[in-house]
Amino acid sequence: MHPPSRKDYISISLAGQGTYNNGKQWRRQSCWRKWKQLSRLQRSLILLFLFMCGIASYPAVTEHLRGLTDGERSTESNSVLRPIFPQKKLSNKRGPPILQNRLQKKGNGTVTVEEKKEKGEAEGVISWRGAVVDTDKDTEEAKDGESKDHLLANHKSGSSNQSEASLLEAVKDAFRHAWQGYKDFAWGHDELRPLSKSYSEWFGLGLTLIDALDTMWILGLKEEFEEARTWVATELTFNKNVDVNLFESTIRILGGLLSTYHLTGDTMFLDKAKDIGSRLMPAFNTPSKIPYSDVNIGKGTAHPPRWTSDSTVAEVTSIQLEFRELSRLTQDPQYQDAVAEVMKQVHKLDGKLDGLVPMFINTNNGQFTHQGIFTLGARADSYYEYLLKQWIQGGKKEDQLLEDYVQAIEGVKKNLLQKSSPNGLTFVGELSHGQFSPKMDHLVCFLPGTLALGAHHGLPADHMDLAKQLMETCYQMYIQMETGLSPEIVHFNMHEGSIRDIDVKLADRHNLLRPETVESLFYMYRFTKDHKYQDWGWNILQNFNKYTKVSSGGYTSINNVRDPDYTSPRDKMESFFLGETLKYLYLLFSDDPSLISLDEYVFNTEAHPLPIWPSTA
Ligand code: DMJ
Repeated sequence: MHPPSRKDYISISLAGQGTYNNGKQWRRQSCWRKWKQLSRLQRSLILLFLFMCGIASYPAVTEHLRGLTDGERSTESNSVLRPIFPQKKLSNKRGPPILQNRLQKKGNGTVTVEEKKEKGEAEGVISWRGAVVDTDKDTEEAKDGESKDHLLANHKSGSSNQSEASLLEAVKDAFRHAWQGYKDFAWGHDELRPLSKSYSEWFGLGLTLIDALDTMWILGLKEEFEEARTWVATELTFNKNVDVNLFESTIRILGGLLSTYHLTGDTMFLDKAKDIGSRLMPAFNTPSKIPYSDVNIGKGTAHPPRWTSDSTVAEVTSIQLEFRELSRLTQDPQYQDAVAEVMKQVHKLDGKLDGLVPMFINTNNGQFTHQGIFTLGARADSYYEYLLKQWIQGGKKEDQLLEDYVQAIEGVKKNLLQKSSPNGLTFVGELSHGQFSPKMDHLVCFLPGTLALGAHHGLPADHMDLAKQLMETCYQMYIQMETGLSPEIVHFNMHEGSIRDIDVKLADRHNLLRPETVESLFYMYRFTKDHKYQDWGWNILQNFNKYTKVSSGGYTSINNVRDPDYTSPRDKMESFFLGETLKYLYLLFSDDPSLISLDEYVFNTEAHPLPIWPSTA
């Protein structure tokens, strides 16, 4: 018998035999028979073809589809223009295998500057609506990329003064660059728009300048500080018919002025603080004494947002450090009384879950609204931070604040803490009417630092253990992205067999130059002296320089941390980049624990240090 002749083509015949009941089985057998009849070459070609299809479609397509099916159509301009397979680089460069390698190789997920050089990551340009923005390739790459790499290596092994000085200088360089942009294009206005070389107004009160005052003082930038001081003394007026947000103006303006007064002893700043503080007080004239969100500081009127009579829980419970301090300095109890009343009411309210609070509170009846939703992210975050920090500010005497804080941390552990798959990253998710969501805002990354601060002030040691785990997670939120910068929100995978721990939806890919992770790195380094935290901060600073620095001055928020070639800048430098992010980076690189000692100062939620009250007992 002759063997059947080999075919060099593939024929596919449609199944037409078999009953309905055994159809599946028949099709399987038929396929298998056809497969066996193919030559080895034919089988190899088919397998190769299938393999290539798999590589090309994963993970970009699945992610793209998931974003759409979740109903999350991005408003980002780049999402419209982005090529179909924007993630090719990710799957090759920063996918789960690399995470595993890093965890195994370094034991801590650190990417050293040397590693980045080996990987040959290109110093990018930022393109924005057709414009090409030089990200200071020549200056920064040469300075930071080469000499700082070398210094960091020294620093890690020896922590020499020389390398510490260089790291500090790198932050000063970044600050000077940001400040130059603000000075040239936005002087006296709220925020720099670095690409359009203009500015945007929020309150029309020189927000960036005020937020940056104490940073300049701490960084020792005397010339810059003096220019800014002159503007505050001669130009800043609060007698303006303008609506301001109570929380934002308290933490940035009142907090910034009080802190600068303490650091400098210059009473001009205290006078300005008193002025804005008293102009904010009408916000508390509500039926419930829970303040409205907005105040007109010129007219002395206050109101909630147009669409609701609710205020945000984090906002009404994160103004206490500043108003309490204002009362102490002025000997006028009205400020402290107003914010203490809010805490007293929130303490007693129904609707909490194991110390966790909902996100909204009604200014008419003083009750929580939108109950059943719990997060450590936006709208609730700094409630927890200020429980601990008020307790510290007041000399650790106000037991109710401490009890609420400790109970809330237990509530986090019980209800919101989970581990991701495959690498077991500890994260804080959200709860909605009993349903857990593995969503975590970058804002939550304040928590490792706050937990560490609590442990430093005598709270249980397991708070520090949790801080370390969450710190690792927050850093992974940076290094697993193609730009090495964290997105605004991540989702963790929890099901067994996941191939990567972190997913990012299309609408969540932006980075606003936020401080929370470097804030926590600062606390972790202060308390542990583990240099890996400095390394992590250094990597983050490098990536801010690489992807957000605008050559004509300033840094910009970006829309897309997942595509180094198309970051899609937003043309905005938030005031907290100077007020917080760069300040915490500077303090992280300093080995001097007396530079804003954490036994003498407590930082408000905008990174403005306020004194811990001296004990009168
Ligand atoms: C800052 O204004 C404060 O840190 C606030 O508590 C949260 N949001 C920004 C920074 O991300």
